[in-house]
Amino acid sequence: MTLPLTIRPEVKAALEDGAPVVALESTLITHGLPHPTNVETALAMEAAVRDASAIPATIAILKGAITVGIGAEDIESLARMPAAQVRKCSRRDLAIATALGQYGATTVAGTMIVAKMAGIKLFATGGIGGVHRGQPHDVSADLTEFGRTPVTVVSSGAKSILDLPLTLEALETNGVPILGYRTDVLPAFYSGRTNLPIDQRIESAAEAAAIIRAAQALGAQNGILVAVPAPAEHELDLEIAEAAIAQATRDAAASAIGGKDITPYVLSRVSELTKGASMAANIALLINNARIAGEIARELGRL
Ligand code: PSU
Ligand code: MN
Repeated sequence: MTLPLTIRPEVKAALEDGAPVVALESTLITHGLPHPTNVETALAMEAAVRDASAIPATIAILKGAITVGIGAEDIESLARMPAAQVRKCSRRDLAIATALGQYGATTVAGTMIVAKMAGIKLFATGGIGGVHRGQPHDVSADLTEFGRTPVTVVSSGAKSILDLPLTLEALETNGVPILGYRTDVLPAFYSGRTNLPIDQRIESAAEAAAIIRAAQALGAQNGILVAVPAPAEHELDLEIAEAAIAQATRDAAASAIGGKDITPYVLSRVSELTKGASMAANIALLINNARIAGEIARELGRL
């Protein structure tokens, strides 16, 4: 059976040649950032991957077709669609969106699944999902996906709107190594660093690639998280971020926001409360993570 994937010719050729490819997710376009910032950021992430001499492949579902490497026009049209018209696709959603011909944006979990199907080893995003604050049973499917899908994700840790200590526990349970890119502690998404330890500090893309290669050699079925602190010049003061996150979390509870809607709601509320500073940090870290993922993909190609 051939895989039900549409792969852009440039990406297909790169995969066949063993050239470096970095997948990019689409939920941050449709549910994570407002228009037109979402389009600009998605295109800037693709450019950052290319700057590192790798090929970007933004993944989304277009009228039921799981597409690996959507074009700039598709990015633009998804970015303009009301979020309610695009299915936020985690593991449970992929079959529904494809069977019913829907538009879908892939989350970290959804992107890992499609990347693996396409043979792409790593992808970049901002912050993975995790355990929600005050709702320890609301655990993102991203975390279980890391336990079962061997794809490396370059992010600034988990989004700091989450309960980070509980998120680390869930990653540990799922057997997921966390590599700190030039950091000994978990990044706090928008704001530099937490005081939470990670598994191993690494200094270079080459070290990340060596660990990914070793995991492959061991037949590991789990994902790997490469955690990169937000660029210092754009990071948000930790206290300012924490105050806004606490307020936004209370507002979400007061408005009875739940399920898939919590993350998008809290991200946009924090952006309002910080007068855009959190969004500026989010954009900067997304682009930086894309570049580092490109460098790791290139090193992986050398091994
Ligand atoms: N990184 C960002 N912004 C985002 C996301 C990541 O900078 O919006 C998305 C990812 O797609 C991630 C999702 O999988 O948020 C988590 O959603 P949830 O908590 O509902 O699992
Ligand atoms: Mn959730």
